[in-house]
Amino acid sequence: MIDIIVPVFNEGANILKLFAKVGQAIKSSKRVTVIYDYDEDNTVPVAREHMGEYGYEIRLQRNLIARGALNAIKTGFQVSTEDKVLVIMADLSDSLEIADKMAELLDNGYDLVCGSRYMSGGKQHGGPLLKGLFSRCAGVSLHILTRIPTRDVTNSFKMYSRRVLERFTVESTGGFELGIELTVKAYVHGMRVTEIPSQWYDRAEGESNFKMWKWLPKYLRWYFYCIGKTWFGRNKKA
Ligand SMILES: Nc1nc2c(ncn2[C@@H]2O[C@H](COP(=O)(O)OP(=O)(O)O)[C@@H](O)[C@H]2O)c(=O)[nH]1
Ligand SMILES: [Mg+2]
Repeated sequence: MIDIIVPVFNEGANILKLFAKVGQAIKSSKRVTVIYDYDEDNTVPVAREHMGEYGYEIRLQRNLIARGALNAIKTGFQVSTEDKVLVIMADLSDSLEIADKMAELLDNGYDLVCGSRYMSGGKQHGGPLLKGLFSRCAGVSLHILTRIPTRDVTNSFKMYSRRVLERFTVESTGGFELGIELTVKAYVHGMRVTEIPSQWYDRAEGESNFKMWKWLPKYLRWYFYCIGKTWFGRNKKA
């Protein structure tokens, strides 16, 4: 079974489309946990009313830590119990049809599988130009500089094995940089990381909550951590 974690911030216009898409695109058995920050979030009533209609288990979970997407994802990890944990966005941005293949790769011994927009077959559709450019440059250059086996380390759409979640304590403090943190830590500790092509679409409904200038330094911390560990400290434990 795949534990699917969805952080939400006022996704009332998207959440039912997401539930339907999960049902259609992912054949593996699955459970979806929607993590919201506060009871007034407009996702909550819509999800609660319809969550019994999709033929797989859907749970609503309040963020247990503090507001924000990162704490929502951390909460999702805390309440997950399965060996495979997939993080997806509620705004229909991710190629959910590759989730079964991600699960198969974990079954075959990989520890972490990254959805990758920047490898052959992957693509990014829309979104702010500068954000896309930074993310692509960071992903491709880190791959070249450190041989990390993904060109898209900043993508949040990843499937984690429980081995990864149990081994590392998340140190990230904001935004979505938890995905890059866990990926680089898994890699520098010799765990098996891989990528498969994935398409990413900018949202049609609702508003992006991405704070590029605030979060950029947080991403860069893990970018340079990876370079430091692979160039100068491969044998030292983080
Ligand atoms: N719980 C929670 N989820 C959030 C927050 N901000 C964004 N999200 C969710 O994280 C996902 C991606 O957010 P989005 O704003 O679209 O980021 P972008 O795709 O990078 O522009 C969506 O599912 C949002 O609902 C937040 O402050 N709290
Ligand atoms: Mg989005």
